[in-house]
Amino acid sequence: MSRIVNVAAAQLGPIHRTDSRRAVVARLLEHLRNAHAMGCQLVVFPELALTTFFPRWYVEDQAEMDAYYEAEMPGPETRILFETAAQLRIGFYIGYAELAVENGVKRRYNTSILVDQSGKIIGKYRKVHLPGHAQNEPWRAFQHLEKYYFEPGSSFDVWRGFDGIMGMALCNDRRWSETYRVMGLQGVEMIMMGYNTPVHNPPAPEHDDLSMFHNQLVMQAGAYQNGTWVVGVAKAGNEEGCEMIGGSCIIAPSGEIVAACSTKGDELAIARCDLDLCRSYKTTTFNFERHRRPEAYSLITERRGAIEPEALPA
Ligand code: CDV
Repeated sequence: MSRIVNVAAAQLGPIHRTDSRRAVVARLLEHLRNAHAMGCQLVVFPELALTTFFPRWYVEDQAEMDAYYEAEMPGPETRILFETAAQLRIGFYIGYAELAVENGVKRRYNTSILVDQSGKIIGKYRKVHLPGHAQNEPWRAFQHLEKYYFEPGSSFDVWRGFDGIMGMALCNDRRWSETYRVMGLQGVEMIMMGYNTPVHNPPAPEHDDLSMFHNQLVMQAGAYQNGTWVVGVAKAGNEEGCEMIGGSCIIAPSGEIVAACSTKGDELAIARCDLDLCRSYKTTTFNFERHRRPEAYSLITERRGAIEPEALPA
């Protein structure tokens, strides 16, 4: 019997600094209800889906900063999402800023969770590849202070749910082949990935025209090379003066995009995802047990940055 999951990539248009959690959650609920009406069992929301992408500003005031984080999940404003999910029997993935207290110390993470169809959290992921910078750089048109606001997570795990093996990652993680492969080595069948990607990349403006191409390139390659579904979901449009790419899409294990959003606003892209499709890639071209050569890959975990060979004498 096939294992089918009807999935909605629930793209969000901009969220502004002044938008209340209640107003944002109302938009998420609208997505949940519409996805349910269209027969979905799983809805995937973007990275930092409850707030504006606040790492574009340097904030020093602790109280102002804390307002962007969730100290509990579900919390008073988000509980309705879990209750509605349980009522509708629809699961969801959502990204948010997490404020944790570990051994009495405040820790901050860029986090996503996976909630099953009974409204229960079955997995939590903390972003590993934090892009940007840690210092205030006020001369930039907008900053990317993820290294200031968050600590990195430390693993790529997978969870059993939705009749399959589910994985999570966040935004910049999608550009790194290790993200997919570590989950591929755990048999992942669907990777959910929320993102906030500005069109303009201040450190390399020459890449701006290629931002959508790169977005698709990395997710399509990751899906194919690991025989897995990938669901990439954007926060899109002009958010506080920063133009964000959209392009939320659902990618099959073949690497083909099977559904995509076409606007820069709140929009659903829906696909009927057959998890059994993964098998034909995982048991042939990408049969890891048969074809991989880990003994040739040791540099991947031993070395972080590239070291070029010594120049040959003239
Ligand atoms: N939120 C992100 O991780 N954004 C990065 C930007 C900074 C390039 C991304 O990889 O899309």
